[in-house]
Amino acid sequence: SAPPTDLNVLDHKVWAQTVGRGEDGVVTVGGVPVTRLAEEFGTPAYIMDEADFRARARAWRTAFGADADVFYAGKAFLSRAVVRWLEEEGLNLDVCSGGELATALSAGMAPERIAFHGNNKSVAEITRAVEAGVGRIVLDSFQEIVRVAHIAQSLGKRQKVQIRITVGVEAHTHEFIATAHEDQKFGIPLAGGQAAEAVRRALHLDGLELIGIHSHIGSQIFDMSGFEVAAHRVVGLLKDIRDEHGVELPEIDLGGGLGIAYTSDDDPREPHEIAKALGEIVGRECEAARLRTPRISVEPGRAVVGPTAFTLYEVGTVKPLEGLRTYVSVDGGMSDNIRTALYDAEYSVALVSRASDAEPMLVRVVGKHCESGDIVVKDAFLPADLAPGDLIAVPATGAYCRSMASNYNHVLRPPVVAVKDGEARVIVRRETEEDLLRLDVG
Ligand code: LYS
Repeated sequence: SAPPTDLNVLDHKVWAQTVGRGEDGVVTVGGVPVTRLAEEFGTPAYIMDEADFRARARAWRTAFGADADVFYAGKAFLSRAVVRWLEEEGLNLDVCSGGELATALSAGMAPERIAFHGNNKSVAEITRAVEAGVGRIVLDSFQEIVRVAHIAQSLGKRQKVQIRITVGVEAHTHEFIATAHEDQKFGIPLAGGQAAEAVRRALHLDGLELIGIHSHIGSQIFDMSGFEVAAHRVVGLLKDIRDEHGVELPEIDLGGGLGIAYTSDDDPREPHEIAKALGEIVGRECEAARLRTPRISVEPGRAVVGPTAFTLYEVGTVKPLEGLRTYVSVDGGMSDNIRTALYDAEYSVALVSRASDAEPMLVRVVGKHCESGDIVVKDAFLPADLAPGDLIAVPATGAYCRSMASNYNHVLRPPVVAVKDGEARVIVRRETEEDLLRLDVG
């Protein structure tokens, strides 16, 4: 696409709410200049706008109201501070590993507000979850139905569960993040009566209390039609269950996956629009099936945290390649943002330590790893006077960047710094060489 007319302008669609450029040209967040953040905490760093996080969490909570539950998907980004913000804003939490569960519990999240997901939860993880008293476990296979029932029973408990089904929807997103078509590892297919059989088994096991059906169609989705088909099929199953067993399951979970703006070209929906659309779809389907409308839950992760953070990098080298483009190398890369390499994800970028009136130049922002696919932003414009030492920032990195970060090349994972009302504090500290070496016991 064509270069923007003014590279100094920050598009509010992709930046956290309190981000702005001061009179001196320096970008600030929560009232703190990025130059000060870089000085105090170093680069690269994930900078999170706490007020924005809380506002988005609250917007989801309010939009869905008292008759629905919002489970924040911890896989997007989880830390103890985040767990506390969620509790305070009235959200529940979805975890999908022992580590995420441990983080939630250690921050004092009420266990009944936790949902436990995953296609291969270990016996130890399930035991811990049942013992802790998590609100629900989402069953993902026939073997797991028996496994959870057995563990619950041996602990003298009856565990609330949902069954995750695949409804056979082709979501319009990258293949690796689409999850409702049948040929994949998640869920039990509705097709061929498999989901109905799973329900039959779950209903007959003493250790389980089947509370509902779960469907998650994929990630970074803008179009509600996939949810429409999913809701139709999930409600169809509820109806079959009622007809066969005389039970109306009280809940359905429609998963998460709602898209955010990574660039100015993306147009995400607001939580209240999504809540309204989902409520109407489910209401309509249930009325047609003469079912009581079940309690709905949703699992936004990216849509809550994604837009609230940006990654702050320092420019190390600027390498113009005649007739091609200019490569801008930063002090991080695929270890702090794997999404570009993994999903061909698109990001935007801006010069944030100063304003510039220089001409736009076409750049590729790359990292410092030994990998030519180590790309952070594939195509973007930055001012032609960009130089080593400048700070640039990549917005919308709150989700699936720190949580998918690696130590490739023994690069140290960046900190997460929360900024609010003129104050900045580290909520996840930067990894150190001691951290790395502590694990190396050979
Ligand atoms: N990690 C993926 C991403 O960055 C999404 C997977 C979501 C898992 N429910 O887009």
